[in-house]
Amino acid sequence: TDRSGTEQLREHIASTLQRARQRTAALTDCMDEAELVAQHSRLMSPLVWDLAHIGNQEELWLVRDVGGREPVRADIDELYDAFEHARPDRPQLPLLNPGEARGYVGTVREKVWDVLERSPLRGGELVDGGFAFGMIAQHEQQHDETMLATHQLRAGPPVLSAPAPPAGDTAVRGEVVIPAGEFTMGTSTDPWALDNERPAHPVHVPAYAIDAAPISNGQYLEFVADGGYDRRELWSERGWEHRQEAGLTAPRFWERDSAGQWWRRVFGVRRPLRPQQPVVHVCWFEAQAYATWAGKRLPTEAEWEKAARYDPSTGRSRAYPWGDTEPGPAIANLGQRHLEPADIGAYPAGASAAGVHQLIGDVWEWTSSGFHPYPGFRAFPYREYSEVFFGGDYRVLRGGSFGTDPVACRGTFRNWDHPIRRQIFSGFRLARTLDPREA
Ligand code: AVJ
Ligand code: FE
Repeated sequence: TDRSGTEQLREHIASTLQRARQRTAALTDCMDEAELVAQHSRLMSPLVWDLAHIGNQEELWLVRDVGGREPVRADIDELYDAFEHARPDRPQLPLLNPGEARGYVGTVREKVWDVLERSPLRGGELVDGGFAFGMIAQHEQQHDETMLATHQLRAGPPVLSAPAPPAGDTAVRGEVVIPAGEFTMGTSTDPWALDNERPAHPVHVPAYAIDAAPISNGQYLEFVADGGYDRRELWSERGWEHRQEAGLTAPRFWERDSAGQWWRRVFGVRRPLRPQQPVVHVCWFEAQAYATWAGKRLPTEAEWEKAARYDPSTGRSRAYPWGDTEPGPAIANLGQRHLEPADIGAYPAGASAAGVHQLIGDVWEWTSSGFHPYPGFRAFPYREYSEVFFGGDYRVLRGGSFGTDPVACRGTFRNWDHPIRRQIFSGFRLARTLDPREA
């Protein structure tokens, strides 16, 4: 019946919000006061800012807007408005201390349980299908991934641990050919899809080949060993300028010892570089230089999404590469179950209809595309989520990483960042255009 459907949705929302909060707590309870207020990198906020910002967004949208309740702390809105204060300036603000921030997010969440209990979850665009609750769960998980990146930047002994991801399969390699044709990009029906994923619209994609798997450390190491970082001709003008200025010589967190052995620092632990693991912590300019070296290019956003979602047997686009069912542990490396990408070929059950592997999870994948609205885009519920970033100096990333929760990851989900950024869990795969005889 309708009623039990609504109750099921309410339970789904509650468990999704709870999962986010457990992760937020795990990322902050392992740190002492000094570490929570410290700035571990100028690229990031102090963790205590993310924590109270999570609560503040939840208060704005669920307590005040959906719930119509009195503000909990209207006086702190400005401190936690990401557009008012840039990340490097946040440590100097009169922020809530860790104890106050924990108390604040707890108070807000208590009110949200009451708002959720009373909401019909229909009868208005913001609450239909539980949208605002889903948006806030996604927001918390996005900040949890950002906090995870802060953990990776932090110096000192490890505070996080997790089991190793599953083993790979060396047979997964090479390219998959996708014939020319139209497919449906974006969605008009996924109830928790964010504004930039909407609406569904047809896109004609010329024939192309796309890598069956992300580029591995081993492949990337060949580029490094072949002088990739010193060959001006492999880099774009802006890319080379950045490579020079930032002194790039390898992906972030790679280290080479005096014997020539490569290591990777992973959440405070130094480990031998695994050649069969997807490369992570590269910027868009590095991905582009690698592509030039390899004689290929990054996929467009449409190419990435078609490889992930298009099912030639029905002509329809699915929610995920493997179909329309939610991701579980056997299908994709998501949700910080592991603290690194899984080896190439570790998730055969997660391959797309076309046979492309590991599109969801492991590493965010850089595309060649800038961040633009789809035809028919409408900002909802606020311009500052997506609209103000359209047309800026951003490149779109797809697919989510080992640090992305399933609620914030699907075939239509769009992430974006500046082309120089690499503290995010970013990797890539390559594509190339096929001429009609090859296709
Ligand atoms: C979509 C990941 C680029 O972290 O800047 C968080 C998500 N928006 N709070 C970001 C977001 C507002 C956003 N990204
Ligand atoms: Fe935010």
